[in-house]
Parts: sequence; C-alpha cells; structure tokens
Amino acid sequence: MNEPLVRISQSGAVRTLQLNRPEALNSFNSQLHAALMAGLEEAAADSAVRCVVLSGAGRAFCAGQDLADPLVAPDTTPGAAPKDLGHVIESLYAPLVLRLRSMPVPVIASVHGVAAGAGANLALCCDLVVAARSASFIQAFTKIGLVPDTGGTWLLPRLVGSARALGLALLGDKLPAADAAQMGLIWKCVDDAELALTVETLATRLSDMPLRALVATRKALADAQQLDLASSLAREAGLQRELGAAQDYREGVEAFRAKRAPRFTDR
Ligand code: LHQ
Repeated sequence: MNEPLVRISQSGAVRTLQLNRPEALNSFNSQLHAALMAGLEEAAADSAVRCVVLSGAGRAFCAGQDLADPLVAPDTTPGAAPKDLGHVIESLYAPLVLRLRSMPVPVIASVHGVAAGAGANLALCCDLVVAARSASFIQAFTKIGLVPDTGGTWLLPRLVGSARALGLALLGDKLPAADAAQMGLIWKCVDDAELALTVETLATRLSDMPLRALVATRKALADAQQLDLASSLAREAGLQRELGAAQDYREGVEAFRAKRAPRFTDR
C-alpha cells in the first residue's frame, strides 16, 4: 500500500498531521497540498479534536515548494511561457495559510531539521512553534529570485520587527532554532531528545483549555495590529461579551470558586 502524503494520528484530543514526503524533505507538490488541506478540514470538523500538531517525517520539517514539480519548474524550452506562480500561491498556499489561521483549535508546529521557504512560514503560521535545537529556519525565497510567501511578509515583521525581518528575508541565511527562539520568531527551542515530549505535553495542556478563548485570542492579537487602542478596547469588550455568555466561562469561574480543576467543553 502507498504511504499517505500526510500521516494522521490521534492521541486523546490531539490530532497530529505529519508531512510525509521525506525523500524530498517534505517539499510541497499539489498532492501534498491536497492531503494537508484535507487533514486540516477533517480536524476542524471533528469535535473530538482539541489541538493539532503539525510535523514532518524524516530528517526535515519541510523544504517549501518542490522545485522539481512541473507546476513551478521553469520550462527551459526557448519561447516557453513562464509558470504562473501567482496562481500557485492563490490556489494552494494562500488557502492553506487562511485555513491554518482560522482553525477552531490551537495548532502547534513541531519542527526538527530544516524548515525552508514556504516550509518555514508554514511553521510560523502556527500558534506555537517548538523546535529542536538542531532545527533551522531559512527564508530561502530571494535565493531563487522570489519574495517570502505563505504569509512571510505579514508574519516576519510582526514576529521580530522590521530590521530582523528584512535581514532574514533579504539574506536567506540558515537561522538556528536557538537564535529563532532568542529573537522571538518561535515560542521555544528544546534539546532534540525533548522535542516529542515537550510538544505532547503542550498539546495536551492546550486541549484541556477553553478553546473558544484561545482561538479568539489568536484572532484578537492578529487583528489588533491594524487597530488603534480605542478600537482594540472595543473589540476586547465585544469578545468578552461573547465569551462571557459561553459555558466555558461559567465552568472556569465555578471551578475556580470550588477550588477544583475546570473541565472545558466548548469548541
Ligand atoms: C528538494 C527541495 C525542494 C525539491 C530539497 N524541492 N527538492 C511557492 C510557489 C511557487 C513557486 C516557488 O516557491 C514557493 C514557495 C517556496 O517555498 S520557495 C522556496 C523553495 N525551497 C527552497 O528553495 C529550498 C531548497 N532546498 C534547500 O535549500 C536545501 O535542500 C535545504 C536547505 C532545504 C536542505 O539542505 P540539505 O540538508 O543540504 O539537503 P539537500 O539540499 O541535499 O536536499 C536533500 C534532497 O532533497 C535533495 O535531493 P537529492 O535527490 O539530491 O538527494 C534535494 O534536491 C531535495 N530537495 N529541497 N524545495
């Protein structure tokens, strides 16, 4: 039987989606895009899933777009039309980013080995990025004459500020995970042997939390980048109004007052 392009597993309420094209460092072709999108849709629709972990099989997280894929590989025949990379972004990468950022549950990127190009920004789109010490992040785009995509131009300056975003994007150097954590590009860098357990513990912890609050927090923090203070305050009021009417708020306060652990059920 053929290996699936995305290996899907479930442990408790945690769904793991593992990119599985190790022979090409999990680089994206159309089939991998379709499999990942389907895996995310399935996880989003399944109320038993309360956290998603994204990882890669083999020695890398993801090397970005598969540059050998005829979809993007320049045709060297004289007079051949250029490949429409804009269409590739619009039809594959942009929907993937928007799907990830609108997941009804938190998403953790578990990064070992290299995360390059769209693979780096795919990880950075996740809510929390935990990387093994031997992992690295490469904004590989300018090296092949392109700009950062998969949300990179939006994410990088927000995560690390303009000066560092420009340095990373212009130079395309390999950034070790420890430096990525130190500059605030990712949440955490851990020793290689600790990656699996760290991610598992974090995912279980998130899956026990009030998910609607987590998802609203993700969106409020992102949206606030475009808002002034008064508008952010108004937005916070609106979100508290909404969340304050939900079961998880009642449960959280009741558990606090009863000095017991809460059991959150909303999704
Ligand atoms: C690969 C790839 C790869 C195919 C390694 N493709 N085979 C969006 C839309 C439209 C167009 C274009 O792009 C985008 C977004 C993007 O993602 S652009 C950026 C695309 N990615 C890159 O430019 C990264 C290219 N790869 C590398 O720079 C290196 O391979 C890295 C730094 C990832 C890993 O280096 P090493 O650990 O030294 O491994 P390697 O280079 O020896 O690669 C191992 C194999 O994987 C090798 O194949 P081979 O048959 O020789 O063993 C590579 O050709 C293959 N591979 N990345 N993106």
